[in-house]
Amino acid sequence: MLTIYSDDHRLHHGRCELIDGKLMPCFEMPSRADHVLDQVKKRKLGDIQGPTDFGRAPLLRVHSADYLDFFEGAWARWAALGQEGDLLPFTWPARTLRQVKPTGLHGELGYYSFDAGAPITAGTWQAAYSAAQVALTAQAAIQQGAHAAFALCRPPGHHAAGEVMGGYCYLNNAAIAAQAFLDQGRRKVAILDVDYHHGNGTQDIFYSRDDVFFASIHGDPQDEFPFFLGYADETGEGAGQGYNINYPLPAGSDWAAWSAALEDACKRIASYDADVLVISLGVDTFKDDPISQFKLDSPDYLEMGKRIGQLGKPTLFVMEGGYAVEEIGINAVNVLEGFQRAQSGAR
Ligand code: SP5
Ligand code: ZN
Repeated sequence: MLTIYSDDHRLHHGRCELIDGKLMPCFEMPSRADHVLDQVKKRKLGDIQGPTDFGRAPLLRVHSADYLDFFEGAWARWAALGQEGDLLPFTWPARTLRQVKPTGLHGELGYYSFDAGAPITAGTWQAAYSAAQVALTAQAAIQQGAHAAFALCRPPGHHAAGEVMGGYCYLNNAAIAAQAFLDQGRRKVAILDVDYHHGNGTQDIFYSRDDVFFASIHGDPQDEFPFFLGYADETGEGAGQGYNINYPLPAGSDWAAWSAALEDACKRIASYDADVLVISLGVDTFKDDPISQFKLDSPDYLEMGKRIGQLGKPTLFVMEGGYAVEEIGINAVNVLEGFQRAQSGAR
């Protein structure tokens, strides 16, 4: 399987996030991608190539121009104020406030974000832009006939909506790639989000559409980030009614519980009859993940990949979360290897 990767991810290295009342070094760190790349090489998954630059146009199919302009220019505005620490929002237009977009930097940042978990640093725009191009390059490989490809994206994307960053995410790599498939002639795309956290951004982007089926298996938002989306009664709206499904699972869920949800999701994806499948590949479902509460073990990821492979669809894997840094590569590549085994078994 072809892997697309860019060193530009290193340009994004946030300093701190607030965890349990303490400022901790960001869990979403550059070494995550290094460990995944190491495993891709060590286990000879296939060629590794850099991204092609497809420009802004495919990003604008998912994100607004105002949002992209703000994100691209935010660091320069912050630096012009003499600041050198990370730029983080601290006030959001919650229910009692107006959905107005202030002109000042902090107000505008609050308008375009939903949490304080997505720091903007000097290189964040370039890293996120390159991650989107990584996803688009892997998407193009599939469009040109590859059965599968792995977009080793960092920073991740699935919490980012059209005009909102948060949860370590800025540009929604999986959504941008899914939209590119449609723009290049595919009729129906299924997105399966296996990250521990609900893919709120992706769900929001496609919620009223029937050309993208979105399924997400994740920690129950009653008790888990992002708290305000990801419930089982969210099934789509308008033309999108019936094309969104959430599988919120309780803390402590193991492979038995998780794989039952996967089985149901796979049956629905099969009956949706998608032309192509996009996997939001988070491996923060791992038992030793420092911020998550599921209990999947490394061999389970081989089974996960196998079941996904049995769908027999052209499949784009897009890297999302996973914070047990030592094991993230093993677990992510296990999914990819399991997928490939299902392919060779089918032939
Ligand atoms: C892409 C992705 O996986 N984003 C996840 C963002 C999660 N941010 C909230 C983290 C809150 C963690 N609380 C953990 C408490 C551990 N004692
Ligand atoms: Zn996650």
